[in-house]
Amino acid sequence: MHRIQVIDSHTGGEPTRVVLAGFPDLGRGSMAERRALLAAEHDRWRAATVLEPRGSDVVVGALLCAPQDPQAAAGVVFFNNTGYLGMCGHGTIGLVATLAHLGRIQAGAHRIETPVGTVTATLHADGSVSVRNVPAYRLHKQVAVELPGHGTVRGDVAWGGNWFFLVAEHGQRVDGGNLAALTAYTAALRQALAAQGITGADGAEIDHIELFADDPEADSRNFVLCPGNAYDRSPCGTGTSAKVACLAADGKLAPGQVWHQASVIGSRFEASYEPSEAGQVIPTIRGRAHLSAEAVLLIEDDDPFGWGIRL
Ligand code: PYC
Repeated sequence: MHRIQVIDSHTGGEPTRVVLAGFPDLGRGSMAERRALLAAEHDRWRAATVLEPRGSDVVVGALLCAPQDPQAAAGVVFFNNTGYLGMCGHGTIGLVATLAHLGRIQAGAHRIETPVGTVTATLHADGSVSVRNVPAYRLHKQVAVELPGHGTVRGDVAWGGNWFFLVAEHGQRVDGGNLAALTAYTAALRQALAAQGITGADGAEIDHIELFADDPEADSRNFVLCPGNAYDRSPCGTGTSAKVACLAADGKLAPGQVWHQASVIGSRFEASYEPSEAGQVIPTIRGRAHLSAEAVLLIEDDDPFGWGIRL
């Protein structure tokens, strides 16, 4: 019998399952190296943790790691139903809430190492968490993609810790009552981007698609399709980082000005940015996580679905 110790939380409705113990030892390399080792040699542990029957398509895993830098509070490798993430904003907020719940951190600023760089997460007295993310930037403005059945769709390609295609003009109703249509539309868009060779820097796959619409209470509402076809219940920390990078590039958001981003289910993040080098920005995302479970996952040796249902 294998045992994996986890704590679950959700950030604006989007779940994070922090793995505290039970995964194989990944050594003391960088988080990028540990992510590569987990993916190449131990991927079944990801699958057992987030796939059915213990998880679901929407669960994001966060493997808590000892950081390389002794000044950092933690290292983390994020994963989901289909593979691995670079950064994860809602997941970092969930991780910080989990570490606070365990008494491992107090209010204040904490450095957290991720596979795409170190972020600084600040736990505030009211329980909310600000994440000063890795630098974000827009790579391409208003790229045209041919979407079968919809004609030409234009969007920005931007990095916010993952790669995003951000679309404002899409003709879709961004509403919790329209999830199946939004998922089908964004999945087709992601397929069209790949088929037409539209990528992030260095040929990186654009694996997140983000649609925007007006919101009566926030500056914008989004729908974000994640790599494994689940939609983000939160406004997506890395997606909101990509959004503020685009707003900054268009001169529509000043440094320090707060952007209120709502998700398709109505949860909210606050975002702002500091200018950085070479047209990049450093976004800060603020949100709140709530704890939902403390558990030990069990994997019985003779369970045919013990390592997850892979179809
Ligand atoms: O909050 O950055 C985020 C995120 C990425 C995928 C799901 N959530």
